Amino acid sequence: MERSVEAAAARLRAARRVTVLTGAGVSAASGIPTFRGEAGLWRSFRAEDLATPEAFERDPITVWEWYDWRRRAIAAARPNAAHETIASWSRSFDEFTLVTQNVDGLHELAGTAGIVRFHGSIWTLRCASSCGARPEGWEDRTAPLAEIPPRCPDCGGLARPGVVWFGEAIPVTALEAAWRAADCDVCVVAGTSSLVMPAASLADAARDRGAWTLEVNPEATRATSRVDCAIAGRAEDVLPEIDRAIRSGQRGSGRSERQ
Ligand code: BJW
Ligand code: ZN
Repeated sequence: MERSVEAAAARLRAARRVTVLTGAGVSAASGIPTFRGEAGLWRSFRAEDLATPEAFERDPITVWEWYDWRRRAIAAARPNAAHETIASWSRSFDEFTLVTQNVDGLHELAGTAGIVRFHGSIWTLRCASSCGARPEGWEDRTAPLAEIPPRCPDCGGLARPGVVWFGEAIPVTALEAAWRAADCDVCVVAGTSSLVMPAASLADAARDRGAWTLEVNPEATRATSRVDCAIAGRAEDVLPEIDRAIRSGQRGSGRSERQ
């Protein structure tokens, strides 16, 4: 069996249609905390306690304080080598789709083409009571926010973050685009715990349709035993390493493959 970085580079070199799914781990090196694990706790709340319509209904101020804290961290962050590599891949394959669960906008900042934002954007606000004046919401990049909770400029009611919370549907256009992108030659899943559905099923769908699947994550996840190749490492190290191997055709560094 080929070593993993080499195997990934060989598959990508031969690929015409490439789909990448990213999660919070891809932004970890930019200083943005992931959701799960110790780093994911904010004032002892878990994401599951705050990222729900029920939490917002019960306590919009606490939910907005969490988002304000994250918006401030994200505003100060820059794309890292993982974002940059994915951005360069987005310009070099015949067909490329990035499906990101991240709401931070760092893939956009890195210049990635073909982004499907699965869970929305932390920089978009929407009217919480859907007054209908701006159904798509509006952009607000102020960090810290001028007031908590922010208000809808049209009806004066509560504004909410333009993101997808637990129990809410993924935007139809994003879902359709992601499922179309599951028809690919190579599907790379990087920096996600692969716990949150339906994003977590994208690699399974791609594999079912004949794609070669790769996971990049320092920890084992639910996806690890299901992909064709799992590379144990950080996205900001491994993705550039694969990229160098694609470009040079040289041998990779011989990272261990989990399966
Ligand atoms: C590194 C690294 C480095 C660290 N390099 N890696 C089927 C079965 C069971 C449950 C469900 C199901 N279908 C739906 C559900 C319910 C629910 C769900 O999945 N629950 C599970 C927890 C069980 N899903 C939903 O509710 C979804 N909606 C839905 O399906 O609706 C159906 C519907 C249809 C029609 C009408 C109505 C409804 C919506 C899910 C929304 C998730 N939202 C959040 C918040 C977004 C806004 C915000 O950011 O605040 O999305 S929750 C949070 O989790 C966020 C993330 O995008 C998402 C995934 O997290 P991610 O990115 O994987 O991060 P972590 O922290 O979990 O993992 C980081 C990883 O990085 C780790 O593995 C590290 O090891 C790794 N790492 N450093 C590489 N340097
Ligand atoms: Zn309104």
